[in-house]
Amino acid sequence: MRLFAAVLPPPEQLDEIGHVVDRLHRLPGADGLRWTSRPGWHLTLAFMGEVDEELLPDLRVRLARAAHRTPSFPLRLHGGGHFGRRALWAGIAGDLDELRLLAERADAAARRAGVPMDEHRRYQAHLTVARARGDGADLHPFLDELGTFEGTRWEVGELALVRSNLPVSGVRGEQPRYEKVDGWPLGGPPEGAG
Ligand code: 2AM
Repeated sequence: MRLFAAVLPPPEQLDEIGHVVDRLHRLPGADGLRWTSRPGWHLTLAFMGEVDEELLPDLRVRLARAAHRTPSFPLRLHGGGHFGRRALWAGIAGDLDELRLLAERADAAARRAGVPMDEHRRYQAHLTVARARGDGADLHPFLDELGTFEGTRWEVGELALVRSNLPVSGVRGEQPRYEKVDGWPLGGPPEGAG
Protein backbone atom coordinates (compact mmCIF):
# COMPACT_ATOMS: atom_id res chain seq x y z
CA MET A 1 0.00 0.00 0.00
CA ARG A 2 1.01 3.59 -0.65
CA LEU A 3 1.96 5.25 2.65
CA PHE A 4 3.37 8.41 4.16
CA ALA A 5 4.01 9.75 7.65
CA ALA A 6 2.27 13.01 8.47
CA VAL A 7 1.10 15.54 11.02
CA LEU A 8 -2.67 16.04 10.84
CA PRO A 9 -3.76 19.50 12.01
CA PRO A 10 -6.88 19.57 14.22
CA PRO A 11 -10.30 20.48 12.73
CA GLU A 12 -10.27 24.02 14.15
CA GLN A 13 -7.03 24.89 12.37
CA LEU A 14 -8.23 23.20 9.17
CA ASP A 15 -11.39 25.33 9.30
CA GLU A 16 -9.28 28.47 9.53
CA ILE A 17 -7.29 27.67 6.41
CA GLY A 18 -10.52 26.38 4.84
CA HIS A 19 -12.03 29.87 5.06
CA VAL A 20 -9.03 31.33 3.26
CA VAL A 21 -9.15 28.65 0.59
CA ASP A 22 -12.86 29.45 0.06
CA ARG A 23 -11.76 32.97 -0.87
CA LEU A 24 -9.04 31.62 -3.17
CA HIS A 25 -11.68 29.61 -5.03
CA ARG A 26 -13.35 32.87 -6.06
CA LEU A 27 -10.22 34.36 -7.67
CA PRO A 28 -9.75 34.39 -11.45
CA GLY A 29 -7.94 31.25 -12.58
CA ALA A 30 -9.15 29.14 -9.64
CA ASP A 31 -11.03 26.78 -11.95
CA GLY A 32 -7.78 25.90 -13.67
CA LEU A 33 -6.29 24.44 -10.46
CA ARG A 34 -6.98 21.10 -8.80
CA TRP A 35 -7.90 21.88 -5.20
CA THR A 36 -6.88 19.23 -2.69
CA SER A 37 -9.69 17.61 -0.72
CA ARG A 38 -10.10 19.00 2.78
CA PRO A 39 -10.63 15.88 4.80
CA GLY A 40 -7.17 14.84 3.63
CA TRP A 41 -5.25 18.01 4.47
CA HIS A 42 -1.95 17.12 6.14
CA LEU A 43 1.69 18.05 6.57
CA THR A 44 3.78 15.30 5.00
CA LEU A 45 6.74 14.24 7.12
CA ALA A 46 8.09 11.40 5.00
CA PHE A 47 6.67 10.00 1.78
CA MET A 48 7.25 6.24 1.45
CA GLY A 49 5.33 5.25 -1.68
CA GLU A 50 4.41 1.58 -2.11
CA VAL A 51 5.34 -0.36 1.03
CA ASP A 52 5.42 -4.18 1.16
CA GLU A 53 2.91 -5.54 3.69
CA GLU A 54 5.64 -7.62 5.28
CA LEU A 55 7.57 -4.48 6.27
CA LEU A 56 4.60 -3.05 8.18
CA PRO A 57 5.15 -4.60 11.63
CA ASP A 58 8.73 -3.34 11.84
CA LEU A 59 7.76 0.01 10.30
CA ARG A 60 5.08 0.46 12.99
CA VAL A 61 7.51 -0.31 15.82
CA ARG A 62 10.06 2.14 14.43
CA LEU A 63 7.52 4.93 13.85
CA ALA A 64 6.23 4.46 17.40
CA ARG A 65 9.79 4.88 18.63
CA ALA A 66 10.29 8.00 16.47
CA ALA A 67 7.13 9.51 18.01
CA HIS A 68 8.20 8.51 21.50
CA ARG A 69 11.53 10.30 21.13
CA THR A 70 9.88 13.57 20.10
CA PRO A 71 8.20 15.81 22.67
CA SER A 72 4.96 17.47 21.61
CA PHE A 73 5.52 20.92 20.09
CA PRO A 74 3.52 23.93 18.87
CA LEU A 75 2.81 24.79 15.23
CA ARG A 76 0.51 27.12 13.38
CA LEU A 77 -0.40 27.57 9.74
CA HIS A 78 1.11 30.77 8.46
CA GLY A 79 1.21 32.48 5.05
CA GLY A 80 1.74 30.53 1.88
CA GLY A 81 4.23 29.46 -0.72
CA HIS A 82 4.60 27.56 -3.96
CA PHE A 83 6.70 24.96 -5.70
CA GLY A 84 7.37 26.61 -9.06
CA ARG A 85 4.17 26.90 -11.08
CA ARG A 86 2.91 23.55 -9.86
CA ALA A 87 1.86 23.52 -6.21
CA LEU A 88 0.29 26.11 -3.94
CA TRP A 89 0.58 25.59 -0.21
CA ALA A 90 -0.08 27.05 3.20
CA GLY A 91 3.11 27.57 5.16
CA ILE A 92 3.93 26.52 8.71
CA ALA A 93 5.39 28.43 11.66
CA GLY A 94 6.18 27.47 15.24
CA ASP A 95 8.69 24.90 16.40
CA LEU A 96 10.00 24.04 12.94
CA ASP A 97 13.19 22.52 14.37
CA GLU A 98 11.17 19.89 16.21
CA LEU A 99 8.99 19.33 13.12
CA ARG A 100 12.10 18.80 10.99
CA LEU A 101 13.50 16.38 13.58
CA LEU A 102 10.24 14.42 13.55
CA ALA A 103 10.38 14.30 9.73
CA GLU A 104 13.97 13.03 9.86
CA ARG A 105 13.07 10.40 12.43
CA ALA A 106 10.09 9.23 10.37
CA ASP A 107 12.31 9.04 7.29
CA ALA A 108 14.98 7.08 9.20
CA ALA A 109 12.31 4.75 10.65
CA ALA A 110 11.06 3.90 7.16
CA ARG A 111 14.58 3.46 5.77
CA ARG A 112 15.57 1.12 8.62
CA ALA A 113 12.40 -0.90 8.17
CA GLY A 114 13.55 -1.52 4.58
CA VAL A 115 11.41 0.98 2.70
CA PRO A 116 13.40 2.33 -0.26
CA MET A 117 13.22 6.09 0.40
CA ASP A 118 14.13 8.85 -2.04
CA GLU A 119 17.26 10.84 -1.41
CA HIS A 120 16.81 13.62 1.10
CA ARG A 121 15.54 16.91 -0.20
CA ARG A 122 15.59 19.86 2.14
CA TYR A 123 12.50 19.48 4.27
CA GLN A 124 10.01 22.22 3.48
CA ALA A 125 7.00 22.01 5.77
CA HIS A 126 3.80 22.78 3.85
CA LEU A 127 0.14 21.94 3.43
CA THR A 128 -0.72 21.65 -0.26
CA VAL A 129 -4.02 23.33 -1.10
CA ALA A 130 -3.91 23.21 -4.91
CA ARG A 131 -1.94 21.80 -7.80
CA ALA A 132 -1.75 23.20 -11.30
CA ARG A 133 -2.59 21.12 -14.33
CA GLY A 134 -0.31 20.59 -17.33
CA ASP A 135 2.47 23.14 -17.69
CA GLY A 136 1.59 24.93 -14.48
CA ALA A 137 -0.07 28.22 -13.70
CA ASP A 138 0.66 31.69 -12.38
CA LEU A 139 0.07 31.20 -8.67
CA HIS A 140 0.85 34.77 -7.57
CA PRO A 141 -2.72 36.03 -7.21
CA PHE A 142 -3.37 33.14 -4.82
CA LEU A 143 -0.13 33.73 -2.95
CA ASP A 144 -1.06 37.37 -2.35
CA GLU A 145 -4.21 36.25 -0.59
CA LEU A 146 -2.55 33.41 1.33
CA GLY A 147 0.39 35.59 2.36
CA THR A 148 -1.51 37.43 5.07
CA PHE A 149 -2.99 34.30 6.66
CA GLU A 150 -2.15 33.61 10.30
CA GLY A 151 -3.65 30.51 11.85
CA THR A 152 -3.95 29.85 15.56
CA ARG A 153 -1.46 27.64 17.30
CA TRP A 154 -1.96 24.01 18.18
CA GLU A 155 0.13 21.44 19.97
CA VAL A 156 1.28 18.58 17.73
CA GLY A 157 0.70 15.45 19.78
CA GLU A 158 0.77 12.63 17.26
CA LEU A 159 2.73 11.11 14.39
CA ALA A 160 0.26 9.64 11.88
CA LEU A 161 0.73 6.93 9.27
CA VAL A 162 -1.51 7.71 6.32
CA ARG A 163 -2.53 5.60 3.34
CA SER A 164 -2.96 7.27 -0.03
CA ASN A 165 -5.59 5.62 -2.22
CA LEU A 166 -5.04 6.83 -5.75
CA PRO A 167 -8.12 7.49 -7.88
CA VAL A 168 -9.13 4.51 -9.99
CA SER A 169 -12.13 6.01 -11.79
CA GLY A 170 -10.12 7.88 -14.41
CA VAL A 171 -12.39 10.89 -13.82
CA ARG A 172 -10.32 13.99 -14.61
CA GLY A 173 -9.34 15.94 -11.51
CA GLU A 174 -10.32 13.22 -9.04
CA GLN A 175 -8.16 13.37 -5.90
CA PRO A 176 -6.36 10.66 -3.96
CA ARG A 177 -8.24 9.63 -0.82
CA TYR A 178 -6.19 9.73 2.37
CA GLU A 179 -6.90 7.39 5.25
CA LYS A 180 -5.12 7.40 8.60
CA VAL A 181 -4.09 3.83 9.33
CA ASP A 182 -2.26 4.37 12.62
CA GLY A 183 -0.98 7.06 14.97
CA TRP A 184 1.47 7.27 17.88
CA PRO A 185 1.54 9.88 20.64
CA LEU A 186 4.55 12.16 20.76
CA GLY A 187 6.55 11.83 23.92
CA GLY A 188 4.49 8.72 24.68
CA PRO A 189 4.70 6.55 27.80
CA PRO A 190 8.18 5.41 28.91
CA GLU A 191 9.56 2.68 26.67
CA GLY A 192 8.83 -0.76 28.03
CA ALA A 193 5.84 0.51 30.07
CA GLY A 194 2.47 -1.26 29.93
P1 2AM B 1 2.64 17.40 -1.70
O1 2AM B 1 1.52 17.76 -0.81
O2 2AM B 1 3.72 18.42 -1.69
O3 2AM B 1 2.19 17.01 -3.09
C1 2AM B 1 0.82 12.15 -0.31
O4 2AM B 1 1.05 11.95 -1.66
C2 2AM B 1 1.69 13.25 0.24
O5 2AM B 1 3.06 12.90 0.11
C3 2AM B 1 1.51 14.58 -0.45
O6 2AM B 1 1.29 15.55 0.55
C4 2AM B 1 2.79 14.84 -1.19
O7 2AM B 1 3.29 16.11 -1.05
C5 2AM B 1 3.78 13.97 -0.47
N1 2AM B 1 4.82 13.48 -1.36
C6 2AM B 1 6.15 13.68 -1.19
N2 2AM B 1 6.85 13.07 -2.16
C7 2AM B 1 5.95 12.50 -2.98
C8 2AM B 1 6.06 11.72 -4.17
N3 2AM B 1 7.26 11.42 -4.71
N4 2AM B 1 4.93 11.31 -4.75
C9 2AM B 1 3.71 11.61 -4.22
N5 2AM B 1 3.55 12.31 -3.10
C10 2AM B 1 4.65 12.75 -2.48
